[in-house]
Amino acid sequence: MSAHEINFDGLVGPTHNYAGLSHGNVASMSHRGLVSNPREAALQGLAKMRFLADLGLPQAVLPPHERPALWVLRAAGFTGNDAAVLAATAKHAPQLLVACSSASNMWVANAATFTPSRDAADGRAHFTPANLVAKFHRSIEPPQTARTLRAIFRDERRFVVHDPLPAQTAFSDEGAANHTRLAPNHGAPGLHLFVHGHRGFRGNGASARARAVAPEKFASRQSRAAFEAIARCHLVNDKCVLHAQQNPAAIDAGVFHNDVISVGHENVFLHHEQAFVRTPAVIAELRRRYRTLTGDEIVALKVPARAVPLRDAVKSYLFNSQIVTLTPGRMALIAPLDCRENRRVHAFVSELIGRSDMPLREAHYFDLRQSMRNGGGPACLRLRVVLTDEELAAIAPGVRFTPELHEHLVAWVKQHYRERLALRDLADPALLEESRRALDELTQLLGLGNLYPFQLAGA
Ligand code: SUG
Repeated sequence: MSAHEINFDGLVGPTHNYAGLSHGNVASMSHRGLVSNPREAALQGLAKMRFLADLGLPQAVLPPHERPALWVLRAAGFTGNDAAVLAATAKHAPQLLVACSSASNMWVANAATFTPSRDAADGRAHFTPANLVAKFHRSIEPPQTARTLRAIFRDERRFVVHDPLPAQTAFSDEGAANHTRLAPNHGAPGLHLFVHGHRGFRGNGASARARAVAPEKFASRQSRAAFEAIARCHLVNDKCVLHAQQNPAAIDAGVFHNDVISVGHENVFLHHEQAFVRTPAVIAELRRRYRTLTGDEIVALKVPARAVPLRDAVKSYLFNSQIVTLTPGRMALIAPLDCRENRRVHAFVSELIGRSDMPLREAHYFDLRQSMRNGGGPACLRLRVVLTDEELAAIAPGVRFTPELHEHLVAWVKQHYRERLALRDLADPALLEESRRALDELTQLLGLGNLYPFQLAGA
């Protein structure tokens, strides 16, 4: 069966800011209070999409969410018209306003977990929006994520968009950022590597060793119970599932998602030697399962700590690169500019792509600094969706990225987005109005109909 991997990139929303909301995410913590540039952030993301689309790779966009989330402020007891709600929240609960204004929904690797129809027993493609309960500002994303996915993947004969898992830490779920599907090609059956930081329920993956290890400084954001539930809901065969535990020392070093420490694509798995609890055993099991499932070998590329210490991995976001296939067997690394600026990481990448026996043959570096300062690299900004030709033809066509859409979106960003946003600006009612105007136009541009709370309120 032939299938394509389509990168759905999150479009950065007009309220992109630096609020230091993600404890455990080193970049977010260290850039708190900086003045952001939402226009530049959105244009940087669009430039990456354009580059990949120009390589001939299927690309699509996911629209940003409505922010500030006025409905959350109202649920917290603030009343009056929108301006009054904003003013009262800014005065009495400024942190709530900041959390409800985050553009964090741009990092769509956390939007959902996806299973291609090839791997699901009912032959449909499955999505589960992530509940993101680990961080308040992200826990308000799932309802909009579900609405957006349902608007794009409407055809229920081909697609299922499940409800998010119950919003509790036992089911703490951060989506595709902790999930890697490995397969000889996109149309072949895949092996699903699900990576968790905590078990969720006693007895999930219980071994004396697993019980003994937990991060000390920062909290784990993904539970094993969540991924077990998702694999069940998506009707994935047990033989195609492998669970692994994140190394707690890596979490404490700032590896809040697995996509900060490993990245896989087709038959390639690039990983840091300190990524998992007992990494050699995880890789051995991955090899074994992959061989059994596909009859083929995986190319597991281990990055030793002496070449790239954890600190450099987190700072440069090497593992948050995207790997894409240019022609069969020839792949490229889509990396943040920060990797080129890190001596060790750059040396490692240069050596890697110079090896003629390895599929990774090119590296392209992107300036995504606006997003990177919040801990979001190239891979955080995309959700990978593997679809057959028929499935691709069944999605809402307006979200497919074309040179024309790119031009429209650039003009749209330039018309609506500010170039400076400080935390105090989040209380400005004009920002709310500007954002709504922008999103209203965007839903028309993408042909998605009414999607947002402000559009649905009177419906
Ligand atoms: O959830 N940052 C995001 C970054 C998500 C990155 N995604 C992946 N690794 N897949 C997070 O920590 C920071 C927002 C702020 O501080 O204003 C933030 O939410």
